[in-house]
Amino acid sequence: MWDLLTAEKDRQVRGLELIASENFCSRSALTVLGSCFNNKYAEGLPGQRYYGGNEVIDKVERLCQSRALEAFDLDPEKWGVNVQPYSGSPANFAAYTALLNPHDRIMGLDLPHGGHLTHGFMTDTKRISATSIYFESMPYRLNIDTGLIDYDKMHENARLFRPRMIIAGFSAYPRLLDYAKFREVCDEVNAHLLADMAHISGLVAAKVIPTPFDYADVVTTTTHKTLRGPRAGMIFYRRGVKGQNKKTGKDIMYDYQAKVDNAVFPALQGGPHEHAIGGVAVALRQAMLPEFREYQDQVMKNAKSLAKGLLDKGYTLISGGTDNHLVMVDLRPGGMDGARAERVLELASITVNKNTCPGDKSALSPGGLRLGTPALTSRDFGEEDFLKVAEFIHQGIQIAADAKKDTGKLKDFKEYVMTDDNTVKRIADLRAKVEEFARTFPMPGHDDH
Ligand code: DSN
Repeated sequence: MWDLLTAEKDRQVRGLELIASENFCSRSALTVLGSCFNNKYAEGLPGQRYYGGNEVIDKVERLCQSRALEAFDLDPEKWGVNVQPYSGSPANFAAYTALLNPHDRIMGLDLPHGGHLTHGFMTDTKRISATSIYFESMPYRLNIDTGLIDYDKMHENARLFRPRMIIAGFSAYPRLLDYAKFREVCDEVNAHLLADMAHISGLVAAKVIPTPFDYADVVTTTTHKTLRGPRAGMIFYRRGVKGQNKKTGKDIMYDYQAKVDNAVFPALQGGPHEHAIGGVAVALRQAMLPEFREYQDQVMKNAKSLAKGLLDKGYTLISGGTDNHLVMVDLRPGGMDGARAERVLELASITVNKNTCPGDKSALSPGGLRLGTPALTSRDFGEEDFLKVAEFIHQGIQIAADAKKDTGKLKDFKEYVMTDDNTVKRIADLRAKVEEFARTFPMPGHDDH
């Protein structure tokens, strides 16, 4: 296992990490993650545990809760947070379990249009995500011409479908969300508004993009993407006074807190991962420092630079550019596809993921790539460096395009790029340049693993 750990560390150091949902966690957060906090069972909440010995763990979890509220500028009278979800998918399922009855209706951005599996994904023949098995799901989508969310269509469909919840969130959408519009629709059809800010929580904490907290009822997130912590999840919920009863004038209170807490435990999870919760608390402290804001500013500048580098080379971007940390490249106009490009780039130590573009028929053979800047920005990459990254990506895609001309199916292509002498040499030359470049940048975390 030590050899594997060393090999993975080396892969991360010598490669260009462009998976939009990944990041490099700090040494201090990783130290807490790999600590004795791992050893403790702590079912329940601070002060109300099922097992003894939690006097320190209670402080760990309370510190994480208070930092979570502080990092997003939330008033504890108006917002609460559960920091126990193991990650983003469990957080979403717990939030639905809390707020919905089985078979209630939900609307989320369709997966092939940039949404997430847990936003209710299903196909014509199969309910893929449990969120479409236990709840009835109808997606909203992008306008294929603009690459932007078709809010009018969502509004129209919500009037017909009458969802109990609308999810404002994404895994692959390069623009900002119009939370006010989501709120308007939710108010009209009497739906909860859940914002899944997993991809953008670091940008939100740094205040470089608008916050969902002004409009949402419940906000879920992971902690390891732009937020740069250990892998975990959180659910924020409104609490306190919701409004007044029109007849009696009495306060109506939000009832999310007990529902969310009970959904996480005991309904869905067992003992919380307090080592992860401790690590998240460290990352949240970092997220309140001025350096974090500078970092997130640079993440966005770098995404714009990467987009410009690709546009200058003639690539097509979904929506034409980016307002956040990611860039969606539509390779179809150049006759390329995501799977082939991803494979050649991977062989050249550039890590990206293939992604569907609006209008794609098959999710298995998608037409595009998703590229994100958070991870490399954590290695001090600047805008000029991202122009160079765009150049490397271009060189890889050219190799893939030539190999595609000489081959048929994806399987043949994959064999060809490993065996054709000229292609193997071209990829090796590119990889050498990429790795020489990448190794010059620092890497957060432990030095040796
Ligand atoms: N896998 C994450 C992403 O890439 O967006 C979401 O689960």
